Amino acid sequence: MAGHSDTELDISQLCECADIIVVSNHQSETQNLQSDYENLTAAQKQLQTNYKNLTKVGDLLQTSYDTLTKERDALTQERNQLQGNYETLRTELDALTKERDALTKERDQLKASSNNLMTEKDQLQSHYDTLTKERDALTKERDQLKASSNNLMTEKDQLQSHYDTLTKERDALTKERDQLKASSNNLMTEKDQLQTSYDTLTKERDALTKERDQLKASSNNLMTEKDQLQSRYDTLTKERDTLTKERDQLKASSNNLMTEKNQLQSRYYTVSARRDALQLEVDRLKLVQNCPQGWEKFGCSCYYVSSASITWSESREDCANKGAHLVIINSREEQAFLNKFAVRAWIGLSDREDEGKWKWVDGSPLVGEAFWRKGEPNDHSGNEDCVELTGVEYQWNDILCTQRQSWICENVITN
Ligand SMILES: [Ca+2]
Ligand SMILES: [Ca+2]
Ligand SMILES: [Ca+2]
Repeated sequence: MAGHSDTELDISQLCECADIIVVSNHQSETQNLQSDYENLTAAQKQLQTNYKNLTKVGDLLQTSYDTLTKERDALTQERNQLQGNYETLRTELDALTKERDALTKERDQLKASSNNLMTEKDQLQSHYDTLTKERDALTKERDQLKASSNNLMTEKDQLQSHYDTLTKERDALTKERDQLKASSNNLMTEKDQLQTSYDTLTKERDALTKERDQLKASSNNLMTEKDQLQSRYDTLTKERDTLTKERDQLKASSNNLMTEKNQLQSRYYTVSARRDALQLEVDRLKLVQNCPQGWEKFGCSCYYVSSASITWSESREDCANKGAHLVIINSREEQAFLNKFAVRAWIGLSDREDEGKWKWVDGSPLVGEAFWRKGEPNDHSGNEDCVELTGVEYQWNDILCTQRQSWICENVITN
Protein backbone atom coordinates (compact mmCIF):
# COMPACT_ATOMS: atom_id res chain seq x y z
CA MET A 1 0.00 0.00 0.00
CA ALA A 2 2.89 2.33 0.98
CA GLY A 3 4.35 1.56 -2.46
CA HIS A 4 1.06 2.60 -4.03
CA SER A 5 1.10 6.16 -2.45
CA ASP A 6 4.67 6.60 -3.77
CA THR A 7 3.36 5.86 -7.27
CA GLU A 8 0.66 8.66 -6.93
CA LEU A 9 3.42 11.12 -5.94
CA ASP A 10 5.29 10.16 -9.11
CA ILE A 11 2.16 10.78 -11.20
CA SER A 12 1.62 14.34 -9.74
CA GLN A 13 5.25 15.06 -10.61
CA LEU A 14 4.53 13.85 -14.19
CA CYS A 15 1.50 16.24 -14.31
CA GLU A 16 3.67 19.22 -13.45
CA CYS A 17 5.95 18.19 -16.28
CA ALA A 18 2.96 17.92 -18.70
CA ASP A 19 1.91 21.52 -17.76
CA ILE A 20 5.36 22.77 -18.78
CA ILE A 21 5.01 20.89 -22.14
CA VAL A 22 1.58 22.41 -22.62
CA VAL A 23 3.05 25.88 -22.14
CA SER A 24 5.73 25.43 -24.81
CA ASN A 25 4.27 23.06 -27.40
CA HIS A 26 0.71 23.14 -26.56
CA GLN A 27 -0.75 21.23 -29.43
CA SER A 28 1.87 19.12 -30.83
CA GLU A 29 2.99 18.06 -27.80
CA THR A 30 -0.38 17.02 -26.60
CA GLN A 31 -0.09 13.92 -28.69
CA ASN A 32 3.39 13.33 -27.42
CA LEU A 33 2.17 13.83 -24.07
CA GLN A 34 -0.62 11.49 -24.82
CA SER A 35 1.73 8.84 -25.98
CA ASP A 36 4.05 9.64 -23.20
CA TYR A 37 1.21 9.36 -20.85
CA GLU A 38 0.27 6.10 -22.50
CA ASN A 39 3.85 5.00 -22.28
CA LEU A 40 4.06 6.14 -18.82
CA THR A 41 0.80 4.41 -18.03
CA ALA A 42 2.17 1.33 -19.67
CA ALA A 43 5.41 1.87 -17.75
CA GLN A 44 3.39 2.43 -14.64
CA LYS A 45 1.52 -0.77 -15.34
CA GLN A 46 4.78 -2.43 -16.09
CA LEU A 47 6.16 -1.00 -12.88
CA GLN A 48 3.04 -2.05 -11.03
CA THR A 49 3.43 -5.53 -12.43
CA ASN A 50 7.10 -5.38 -11.58
CA TYR A 51 6.19 -4.10 -8.15
CA LYS A 52 3.73 -6.89 -7.76
CA ASN A 53 6.28 -9.36 -8.97
CA LEU A 54 8.88 -7.85 -6.72
CA THR A 55 6.40 -7.93 -3.88
CA LYS A 56 5.84 -11.59 -4.64
CA VAL A 57 9.59 -12.14 -4.86
CA GLY A 58 9.96 -10.20 -1.62
CA ASP A 59 7.34 -12.44 -0.04
CA LEU A 60 9.10 -15.44 -1.50
CA LEU A 61 12.40 -14.15 -0.23
CA GLN A 62 10.83 -13.48 3.15
CA THR A 63 9.52 -17.06 3.18
CA SER A 64 12.92 -18.33 2.05
CA TYR A 65 14.56 -16.23 4.75
CA ASP A 66 12.25 -17.63 7.39
CA THR A 67 12.86 -21.14 6.11
CA LEU A 68 16.61 -20.53 6.04
CA THR A 69 16.53 -19.04 9.51
CA LYS A 70 14.69 -22.13 10.69
CA GLU A 71 17.17 -24.36 8.85
CA ARG A 72 20.10 -22.43 10.33
CA ASP A 73 18.67 -22.89 13.82
CA ALA A 74 18.17 -26.59 13.10
CA LEU A 75 21.71 -26.85 11.77
CA THR A 76 23.09 -24.99 14.78
CA GLN A 77 21.29 -27.44 17.00
CA GLU A 78 22.57 -30.34 14.91
CA ARG A 79 26.09 -28.97 15.09
CA ASN A 80 25.83 -28.74 18.87
CA GLN A 81 24.57 -32.31 19.01
CA LEU A 82 27.39 -33.40 16.75
CA GLN A 83 29.87 -31.54 18.94
CA GLY A 84 28.42 -33.47 21.94
CA ASN A 85 28.53 -36.69 19.95
CA TYR A 86 32.09 -35.95 19.03
CA GLU A 87 33.10 -35.52 22.66
CA THR A 88 31.23 -38.69 23.63
CA LEU A 89 32.94 -40.56 20.84
CA ARG A 90 36.28 -39.15 21.94
CA THR A 91 35.72 -40.46 25.46
CA GLU A 92 34.57 -43.78 24.06
CA LEU A 93 37.62 -43.89 21.85
CA ASP A 94 39.90 -43.41 24.88
CA ALA A 95 38.03 -46.12 26.74
CA LEU A 96 38.26 -48.38 23.72
CA THR A 97 41.95 -47.67 23.41
CA LYS A 98 42.46 -48.73 27.02
CA GLU A 99 40.26 -51.77 26.49
CA ARG A 100 42.23 -52.64 23.40
CA ASP A 101 45.46 -52.47 25.36
CA ALA A 102 43.96 -54.66 28.08
CA LEU A 103 42.67 -57.07 25.47
CA THR A 104 46.06 -57.15 23.81
CA LYS A 105 47.61 -58.13 27.12
CA GLU A 106 44.88 -60.69 27.73
CA ARG A 107 45.35 -62.03 24.25
CA ASP A 108 49.07 -62.53 24.92
CA GLN A 109 48.24 -64.33 28.12
CA LEU A 110 45.63 -66.37 26.31
CA LYS A 111 48.18 -67.20 23.66
CA ALA A 112 50.51 -68.48 26.36
CA SER A 113 47.74 -70.41 28.06
CA SER A 114 46.63 -71.67 24.65
CA ASN A 115 50.10 -73.09 24.19
CA ASN A 116 49.88 -74.73 27.56
CA LEU A 117 46.47 -76.04 26.69
CA MET A 118 47.82 -77.46 23.47
CA THR A 119 50.43 -79.36 25.44
CA GLU A 120 47.81 -80.51 27.88
CA LYS A 121 45.53 -81.44 25.02
CA ASP A 122 48.27 -83.69 23.60
CA GLN A 123 48.71 -85.31 26.98
CA LEU A 124 44.96 -85.69 27.30
CA GLN A 125 44.84 -87.22 23.87
CA SER A 126 47.29 -89.87 24.97
CA HIS A 127 45.31 -90.36 28.18
CA TYR A 128 42.19 -90.55 26.12
CA ASP A 129 43.66 -93.27 23.97
CA THR A 130 44.69 -95.20 27.05
CA LEU A 131 41.27 -94.69 28.58
CA THR A 132 39.59 -95.80 25.39
CA LYS A 133 41.46 -99.05 25.62
CA GLU A 134 40.61 -99.38 29.25
CA ARG A 135 36.98 -98.55 28.52
CA ASP A 136 36.83 -101.34 25.98
CA ALA A 137 38.22 -103.76 28.51
CA LEU A 138 35.79 -102.48 31.12
CA THR A 139 32.90 -102.80 28.69
CA LYS A 140 33.75 -106.44 28.30
CA GLU A 141 34.04 -106.85 32.02
CA ARG A 142 30.77 -104.97 32.54
CA ASP A 143 28.97 -107.37 30.23
CA GLN A 144 30.32 -110.29 32.23
CA LEU A 145 29.31 -108.51 35.43
CA LYS A 146 25.86 -107.88 34.03
CA ALA A 147 25.40 -111.54 33.48
CA SER A 148 26.65 -112.33 36.94
CA SER A 149 24.49 -109.45 38.30
CA ASN A 150 21.44 -111.15 36.82
CA ASN A 151 22.38 -114.31 38.60
CA LEU A 152 22.91 -112.34 41.76
CA MET A 153 19.53 -110.65 41.38
CA THR A 154 17.93 -114.05 41.31
CA GLU A 155 19.90 -115.06 44.36
CA LYS A 156 19.06 -111.71 46.00
CA ASP A 157 15.33 -112.35 45.49
CA GLN A 158 15.73 -115.72 47.14
CA LEU A 159 17.73 -114.13 49.92
CA GLN A 160 15.13 -111.38 50.30
CA SER A 161 12.46 -113.96 50.96
CA HIS A 162 14.83 -115.75 53.35
CA TYR A 163 15.57 -112.37 54.93
CA ASP A 164 11.86 -111.62 55.40
CA THR A 165 11.36 -114.96 57.03
CA LEU A 166 14.39 -114.39 59.24
CA THR A 167 13.24 -110.86 60.14
CA LYS A 168 9.97 -112.27 61.41
CA GLU A 169 11.81 -114.95 63.35
CA ARG A 170 14.26 -112.34 64.67
CA ASP A 171 11.41 -110.08 65.88
CA ALA A 172 9.84 -113.01 67.69
CA LEU A 173 13.24 -113.91 69.17
CA THR A 174 13.89 -110.28 70.17
CA LYS A 175 10.62 -110.21 72.08
CA GLU A 176 11.47 -113.49 73.72
CA ARG A 177 15.00 -112.24 74.50
CA ASP A 178 13.64 -109.06 76.12
CA GLN A 179 11.34 -111.14 78.30
CA LEU A 180 14.25 -113.41 79.17
CA LYS A 181 16.43 -110.39 79.87
CA ALA A 182 13.86 -109.01 82.29
CA SER A 183 13.52 -112.34 84.05
CA SER A 184 17.32 -112.68 83.95
CA ASN A 185 17.67 -109.30 85.66
CA ASN A 186 15.21 -110.36 88.33
CA LEU A 187 17.11 -113.58 88.77
CA MET A 188 20.41 -111.65 88.95
CA THR A 189 18.99 -109.46 91.71
CA GLU A 190 17.71 -112.49 93.56
CA LYS A 191 21.03 -114.21 93.00
CA ASP A 192 22.93 -111.19 94.40
CA GLN A 193 20.67 -111.14 97.46
CA LEU A 194 21.12 -114.85 97.90
CA GLN A 195 24.88 -114.49 97.43
CA THR A 196 24.94 -111.80 100.14
CA SER A 197 22.83 -113.95 102.45
CA TYR A 198 25.01 -116.92 101.59
CA ASP A 199 28.18 -114.94 102.41
CA THR A 200 26.70 -113.71 105.69
CA LEU A 201 25.57 -117.20 106.59
CA THR A 202 28.94 -118.64 105.63
CA LYS A 203 30.68 -116.16 107.93
CA GLU A 204 28.20 -116.84 110.71
CA ARG A 205 28.60 -120.60 110.21
CA ASP A 206 32.43 -120.25 110.35
CA ALA A 207 32.15 -118.13 113.49
CA LEU A 208 29.74 -120.60 115.03
CA THR A 209 31.94 -123.54 114.05
CA LYS A 210 34.92 -121.85 115.72
CA GLU A 211 32.82 -121.03 118.76
CA ARG A 212 31.48 -124.58 118.90
CA ASP A 213 35.03 -125.97 118.71
CA GLN A 214 36.13 -123.59 121.47
CA LEU A 215 33.06 -124.52 123.50
CA LYS A 216 33.78 -128.21 122.92
CA ALA A 217 37.35 -127.72 124.13
CA SER A 218 36.25 -125.65 127.08
CA SER A 219 33.49 -128.19 127.80
CA ASN A 220 36.15 -130.94 127.89
CA ASN A 221 38.28 -128.80 130.18
CA LEU A 222 35.25 -128.10 132.34
CA MET A 223 34.45 -131.79 132.50
CA THR A 224 38.01 -132.49 133.66
CA GLU A 225 37.85 -129.59 136.12
CA LYS A 226 34.42 -130.75 137.31
CA ASP A 227 35.82 -134.21 138.00
CA GLN A 228 38.76 -132.70 139.86
CA LEU A 229 36.42 -130.34 141.74
CA GLN A 230 34.15 -133.27 142.60
CA SER A 231 37.04 -135.14 144.14
CA ARG A 232 38.27 -131.98 145.90
CA TYR A 233 34.70 -131.32 147.04
CA ASP A 234 34.52 -134.76 148.55
CA THR A 235 37.85 -134.19 150.29
CA LEU A 236 36.73 -130.75 151.48
CA THR A 237 33.43 -132.09 152.76
CA LYS A 238 35.35 -134.52 154.90
CA GLU A 239 37.74 -131.79 156.01
CA ARG A 240 34.80 -129.45 156.71
CA ASP A 241 33.16 -131.99 158.93
CA THR A 242 36.38 -132.43 160.84
CA LEU A 243 36.83 -128.63 161.04
CA THR A 244 33.24 -128.09 162.19
CA LYS A 245 33.89 -130.40 165.08
CA GLU A 246 37.16 -128.68 165.83
CA ARG A 247 35.49 -125.23 165.55
CA ASP A 248 32.83 -126.12 168.05
CA GLN A 249 35.53 -127.14 170.51
CA LEU A 250 37.42 -123.89 169.75
CA LYS A 251 34.25 -121.81 170.17
CA ALA A 252 33.83 -123.07 173.67
CA SER A 253 37.44 -122.32 174.53
CA SER A 254 37.15 -118.91 172.74
CA ASN A 255 34.24 -117.91 174.97
CA ASN A 256 36.37 -118.62 177.98
CA LEU A 257 39.18 -116.61 176.49
CA MET A 258 36.82 -113.65 175.67
CA THR A 259 35.77 -113.42 179.30
CA GLU A 260 39.41 -113.44 180.34
CA LYS A 261 40.26 -110.84 177.65
CA ASN A 262 37.48 -108.42 178.80
CA GLN A 263 38.76 -108.63 182.36
CA LEU A 264 42.26 -107.95 181.14
CA GLN A 265 41.04 -105.05 178.93
CA SER A 266 39.38 -103.22 181.84
CA ARG A 267 42.49 -103.71 183.95
CA TYR A 268 44.58 -102.35 181.00
CA TYR A 269 42.43 -99.16 180.75
CA THR A 270 42.81 -98.47 184.45
CA VAL A 271 46.56 -98.92 184.27
CA SER A 272 46.83 -96.73 181.11
CA ALA A 273 44.89 -93.84 182.74
CA ARG A 274 47.11 -94.03 185.76
CA ARG A 275 50.22 -94.01 183.54
CA ASP A 276 48.98 -90.90 181.55
CA ALA A 277 48.30 -89.02 184.80
CA LEU A 278 51.78 -89.89 186.03
CA GLN A 279 53.31 -88.77 182.70
CA LEU A 280 51.51 -85.39 182.96
CA GLU A 281 52.78 -84.94 186.47
CA VAL A 282 56.31 -85.73 185.31
CA ASP A 283 56.03 -83.17 182.47
CA ARG A 284 54.66 -80.51 184.83
CA LEU A 285 57.40 -81.14 187.34
CA LYS A 286 59.99 -80.97 184.55
CA LEU A 287 58.60 -77.55 183.43
CA VAL A 288 58.48 -76.27 187.02
CA GLN A 289 62.17 -76.95 187.25
CA ASN A 290 63.04 -75.03 183.95
CA CYS A 291 61.66 -72.09 181.87
CA PRO A 292 62.49 -71.75 178.11
CA GLN A 293 65.50 -69.67 176.91
CA GLY A 294 64.83 -65.91 177.47
CA TRP A 295 62.13 -66.49 180.11
CA GLU A 296 62.53 -66.09 183.87
CA LYS A 297 60.92 -68.32 186.50
CA PHE A 298 59.01 -67.12 189.55
CA GLY A 299 56.71 -69.39 191.54
CA CYS A 300 54.74 -71.56 189.10
CA SER A 301 55.13 -69.07 186.16
CA CYS A 302 57.68 -68.14 183.50
CA TYR A 303 58.04 -64.43 182.58
CA TYR A 304 59.22 -62.74 179.35
CA VAL A 305 60.18 -59.02 179.16
CA SER A 306 60.31 -57.57 175.59
CA SER A 307 62.95 -55.20 174.24
CA ALA A 308 60.68 -53.84 171.44
CA SER A 309 57.81 -51.28 171.81
CA ILE A 310 54.21 -51.91 170.59
CA THR A 311 50.57 -51.03 171.51
CA TRP A 312 48.65 -52.80 174.32
CA SER A 313 46.54 -54.90 171.81
CA GLU A 314 49.65 -55.92 169.81
CA SER A 315 51.44 -56.97 173.02
CA ARG A 316 48.41 -59.04 174.09
CA GLU A 317 48.45 -60.78 170.69
CA ASP A 318 52.23 -61.42 170.92
CA CYS A 319 51.88 -63.15 174.32
CA ALA A 320 49.01 -65.31 172.98
CA ASN A 321 51.29 -66.32 170.01
CA LYS A 322 53.88 -67.46 172.59
CA GLY A 323 51.27 -69.70 174.31
CA ALA A 324 51.15 -67.21 177.27
CA HIS A 325 49.21 -64.01 178.27
CA LEU A 326 50.07 -60.43 179.43
CA VAL A 327 51.18 -60.71 183.08
CA ILE A 328 48.41 -60.97 185.74
CA ILE A 329 49.63 -59.82 189.15
CA ASN A 330 48.01 -62.06 191.76
CA SER A 331 50.09 -61.15 194.85
CA ARG A 332 52.44 -58.64 196.45
CA GLU A 333 55.23 -61.25 196.03
CA GLU A 334 54.65 -61.38 192.28
CA GLN A 335 54.68 -57.51 192.09
CA ALA A 336 57.90 -57.52 194.09
CA PHE A 337 59.43 -59.99 191.58
CA LEU A 338 58.40 -57.68 188.68
CA ASN A 339 59.83 -54.58 190.39
CA LYS A 340 63.34 -55.79 189.74
CA PHE A 341 62.93 -55.35 185.92
CA ALA A 342 62.50 -51.52 186.55
CA VAL A 343 60.94 -50.97 183.08
CA ARG A 344 57.84 -49.22 181.68
CA ALA A 345 55.83 -52.14 180.39
CA TRP A 346 52.23 -53.25 179.60
CA ILE A 347 50.49 -55.61 182.09
CA GLY A 348 47.27 -57.60 181.42
CA LEU A 349 44.87 -55.11 183.08
CA SER A 350 42.34 -52.73 181.33
CA ASP A 351 38.88 -51.10 181.64
CA ARG A 352 38.34 -50.89 177.84
CA GLU A 353 35.05 -52.81 177.94
CA ASP A 354 33.43 -50.93 180.86
CA GLU A 355 34.93 -47.67 182.12
CA GLY A 356 36.16 -47.96 185.77
CA LYS A 357 35.64 -51.77 185.90
CA TRP A 358 39.21 -53.18 185.78
CA LYS A 359 39.57 -56.68 184.34
CA TRP A 360 42.55 -59.01 183.83
CA VAL A 361 43.12 -60.52 180.36
CA ASP A 362 41.78 -63.92 181.59
CA GLY A 363 38.39 -62.16 182.21
CA SER A 364 38.72 -62.08 186.05
CA PRO A 365 38.01 -58.75 187.85
CA LEU A 366 40.68 -56.85 189.82
CA VAL A 367 39.78 -58.05 193.33
CA GLY A 368 43.14 -58.60 195.08
CA GLU A 369 45.67 -56.01 196.12
CA ALA A 370 46.30 -53.18 193.57
CA PHE A 371 49.44 -51.07 193.30
CA TRP A 372 48.29 -47.75 191.72
CA ARG A 373 50.59 -44.69 191.73
CA LYS A 374 49.19 -41.90 193.81
CA GLY A 375 46.40 -40.12 191.83
CA GLU A 376 45.93 -43.06 189.45
CA PRO A 377 43.91 -44.37 187.70
CA ASN A 378 42.79 -40.87 186.52
CA ASP A 379 41.46 -41.73 183.05
CA HIS A 380 43.18 -38.57 181.80
CA SER A 381 41.21 -36.90 178.95
CA GLY A 382 38.63 -39.69 179.55
CA ASN A 383 40.76 -41.88 177.32
CA GLU A 384 43.16 -43.96 179.47
CA ASP A 385 42.04 -47.62 179.58
CA CYS A 386 45.26 -49.74 179.57
CA VAL A 387 47.64 -50.25 182.54
CA GLU A 388 51.46 -50.08 182.57
CA LEU A 389 54.18 -50.64 185.14
CA THR A 390 55.88 -47.23 185.40
CA GLY A 391 59.33 -48.68 186.12
CA VAL A 392 59.08 -47.38 189.68
CA GLU A 393 58.29 -49.99 192.39
CA TYR A 394 54.59 -50.55 193.12
CA GLN A 395 53.34 -47.76 190.79
CA TRP A 396 50.72 -48.68 188.19
CA ASN A 397 49.31 -46.07 185.77
CA ASP A 398 46.44 -46.04 183.27
CA ILE A 399 47.44 -44.58 179.84
CA LEU A 400 46.33 -44.53 176.15
CA CYS A 401 46.17 -48.13 174.84
CA THR A 402 47.71 -46.93 171.51
CA GLN A 403 50.96 -45.86 173.20
CA ARG A 404 53.94 -47.98 172.17
CA GLN A 405 56.18 -49.55 174.83
CA SER A 406 57.59 -52.83 176.20
CA TRP A 407 55.39 -55.58 177.64
CA ILE A 408 55.64 -58.61 179.99
CA CYS A 409 54.20 -62.06 179.17
CA GLU A 410 53.40 -64.69 181.86
CA ASN A 411 53.10 -68.44 181.24
CA VAL A 412 51.56 -70.31 184.19
CA ILE A 413 52.85 -73.86 184.57
CA THR A 414 49.59 -75.84 184.97
CA ASN A 415 49.21 -79.30 186.52
CA1 LIG B 1 50.46 -63.83 188.16
CA1 LIG C 1 39.89 -45.59 182.05
CA1 LIG D 1 46.73 -42.23 184.43
